[in-house]
Amino acid sequence: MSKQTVTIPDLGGASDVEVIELCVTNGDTVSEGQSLIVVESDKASMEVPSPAAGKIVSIEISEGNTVSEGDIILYLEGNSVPAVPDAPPASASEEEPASEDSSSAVSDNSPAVDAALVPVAQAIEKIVVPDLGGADQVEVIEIMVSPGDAVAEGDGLIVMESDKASMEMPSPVAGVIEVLHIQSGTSLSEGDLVAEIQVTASAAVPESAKAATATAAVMAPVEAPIESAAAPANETAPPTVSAQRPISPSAVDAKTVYAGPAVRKLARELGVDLARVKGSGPKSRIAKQDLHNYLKEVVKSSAANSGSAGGAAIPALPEVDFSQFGEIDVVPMSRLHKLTAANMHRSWLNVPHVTQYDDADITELEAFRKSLKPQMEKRNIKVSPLPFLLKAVAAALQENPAFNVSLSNDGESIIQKKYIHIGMAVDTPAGLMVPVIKDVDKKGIWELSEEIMAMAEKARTRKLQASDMQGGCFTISSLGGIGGQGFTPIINTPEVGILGVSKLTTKPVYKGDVLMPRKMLPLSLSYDHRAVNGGDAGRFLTYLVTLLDDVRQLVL
Ligand code: CAO
Repeated sequence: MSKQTVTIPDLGGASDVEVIELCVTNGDTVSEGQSLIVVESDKASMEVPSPAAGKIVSIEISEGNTVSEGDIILYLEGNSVPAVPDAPPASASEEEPASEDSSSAVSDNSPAVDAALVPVAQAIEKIVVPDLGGADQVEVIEIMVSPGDAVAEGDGLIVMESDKASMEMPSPVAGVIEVLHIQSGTSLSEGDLVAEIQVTASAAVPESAKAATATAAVMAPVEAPIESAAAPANETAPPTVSAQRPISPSAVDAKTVYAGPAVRKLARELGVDLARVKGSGPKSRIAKQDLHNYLKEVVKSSAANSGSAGGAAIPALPEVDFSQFGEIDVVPMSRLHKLTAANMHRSWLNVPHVTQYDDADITELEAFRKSLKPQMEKRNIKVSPLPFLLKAVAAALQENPAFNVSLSNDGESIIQKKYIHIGMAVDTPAGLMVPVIKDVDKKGIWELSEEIMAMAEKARTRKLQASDMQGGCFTISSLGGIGGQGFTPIINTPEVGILGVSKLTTKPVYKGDVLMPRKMLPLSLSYDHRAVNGGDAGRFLTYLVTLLDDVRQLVL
């Protein structure tokens, strides 16, 4: 057995970064590459992976500590623990070939643009995406500048978000934005052209840009699956803490909000709509304290409302000391759990839910499914009732387009979707995830079954990409394999409908005058009563039940 000291690797120039999460505890057995801690600078959140497999003997840091390169994280004991690999280079560009565009502002290989030699208003600097630490096709979630804007060196240009982290890309030069080559929602990889800046000052690549590049390059960024999991089509729409009243009458458009990744993350965790928060920093940049101040205001105003408005606000739950009743353990909630809780709460508070119930007679469907058994074995594909439900829901969405919508945030319009992507709730040891099966209407039962198996596996092994969890129109939550006679599913906003599926049971059912045993599948359809009226819901569920009663109709 060898004992190894695991230290903070090269942070790409950053130091004194905060430990925001310990992913392991003393005595845990970890595999190589497993996350040990999450640290967060003002530029990015990053995971520090274990350099080797082994057992954790002693953790030397706590959440809230600030750490720098070389600080001891923990001691690891393993049978054949390999040496800690050298920290990756501070900037991947030192090792990698220069990007095609040699004027890249963030590549160390680019010829340095000498400010003294570049006449003002003649030097156009092409700004490209730096090394993203292995990530690619990362989505632009915010554009912080517009053509014509003057920017200083280090000013944020865009915020990108992968399924692992959000990262702000600073301007490597001071100047005026000439052209923006991206839009919100564009997916970017290292070397992609972001903007052209007319340089007004020294155009040499600043240390800050190199540091940002290196920060992204050195470590695996932090995971953030649940934002997508619980709100797959709402990645860019900030959550709202309260639909009751905007605190700031001059609330700005969410796209123009100026805030760093750490603040955005906190806002998501707290369920705060950043567009409602007044920033106290330069250019009204929102700081963490601004968020706290905003929440204090909300709480105060809710308390005031509850006094005057006859209990409109939600009364706080009393704090209970459970230890007075017996032995307890206080177990910290995982981030996934916390974010799921916030998303559920947000949906429950913001959306007027109505749930309608019915049973589908799937006796024939089950007989047909069982008849597929030899083919299932031959193809090595398991076919549960779920792919039939997906197909039937897709057909019901086509028949009742009122369910295939989202409401615009300003409450002024309805977004009618013409594609059919359906989310599927997956129960994983880490918590609830909702991968999305795309274009369900265009796929057959075998293809859907394969995709269900693949997505469920990816969810359970935490391999889902952000794109796997985006774009859902409707969600199916199938608890049938687990049990229960019925439940009220909570809508996965901004979708407006969700189907709960409970356990199939054989019941005595009259078919005409004849009582016979039938396999009945309990369904519960929750819908957003702002978007869907009861008639639409009744038609949707009745049509769905009809299709499931006789799945041959799905091929008509
Ligand atoms: N009634 C009775 N049995 C059912 C059933 C139903 N409605 N639906 C599935 N089953 C059976 C399957 O046929 C399978 O039986 P066999 O093992 O004999 O083949 C068994 O239950 C297990 O099915 P499964 O769960 O592996 O497959 P699935 O396609 O039905 O579901 C998935 C896949 C990923 C949706 C499911 O595994 C899952 O995670 N469900 C939980 C969803 C959830 O947590 N929802 C709550 C969200 S809100 O908190």
